[in-house]
Amino acid sequence: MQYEILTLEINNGIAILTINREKALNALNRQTFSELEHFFGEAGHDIPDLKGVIITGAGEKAFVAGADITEFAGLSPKEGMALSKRGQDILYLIERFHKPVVAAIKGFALGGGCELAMACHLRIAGEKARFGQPEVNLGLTPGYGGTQRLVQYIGKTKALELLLTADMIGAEEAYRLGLVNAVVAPGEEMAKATELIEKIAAKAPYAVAKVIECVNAFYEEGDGFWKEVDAFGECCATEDFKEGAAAFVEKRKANFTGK
Ligand code: DAK
Repeated sequence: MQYEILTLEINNGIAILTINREKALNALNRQTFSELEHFFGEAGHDIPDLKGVIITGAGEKAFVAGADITEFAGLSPKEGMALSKRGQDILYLIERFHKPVVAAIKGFALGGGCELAMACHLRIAGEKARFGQPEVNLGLTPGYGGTQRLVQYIGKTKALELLLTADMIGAEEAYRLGLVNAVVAPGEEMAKATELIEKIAAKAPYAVAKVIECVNAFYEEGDGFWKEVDAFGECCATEDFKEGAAAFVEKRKANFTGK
């Protein structure tokens, strides 16, 4: 698939996906969703020696200022439900991706943009980042998981406040609440996201993928303990487990191969 909105750059094993609709503050239109679906459902799985993915927005002003408001005027209830389900399914592809996905956030992450960031495994915010779920201003609820993931990340009290008032919060507040993993000086977002992915890339790849699965199982299935038992057993069968344990005993750095 030829991408029209996303640009994909692979830099030392890290895929950098940039949403390029700067004039519309990178608002998520249908085409952007289709391209994200293609990358996280297909193309991203075929990249050799992939360490992880960074999602960012073009320009300094916005990560993503929401779903594209011009596209959802006049939707029927049935069409609205279908669009919501499709968006949720695509964000699940990101959340379930086998390699770490990090959002590098400059500027606005609103509505669907905040939801996209929350579907990533980790979030790095520049000091000028702003977060919010302003859907009630438009007569809508969030449609791409915002009412669920925001509660998971920051708790019901603050999540309800943000969802009901449509207030925006800055990067420091987002960090204090647990919505983002780190706040960095403007311009440092990509470097910090890269540093995190490089750190994870030095760990055993199979175990990393299984951790993502186990954590997701709690939220998706309500109980991930059984999944953890399976994952632990599966890791015991890997070469990397033998290597990790041997490296510890021999007081050396482990050399994981992903087998
Ligand atoms: N969609 C489309 N265009 C957008 C946009 C958006 N979400 N946000 C900004 N733009 C466009 C503006 O229209 C403007 O275009 P031109 O007028 O230049 O052609 C350009 O980006 C620059 O924006 P501003 O001129 O407004 O820039 P300011 O610095 O003055 O303000 C702002 C920045 C971020 C505060 C402001 O642009 C703003 O309030 N934007 C909208 C934020 C927002 O409400 N986002 C939507 C959140 S709700 C659904 C599922 C999910 C959703 C909806 C439906 N279904 C399943 C049906 C999700 C909804 C949302 O994401």
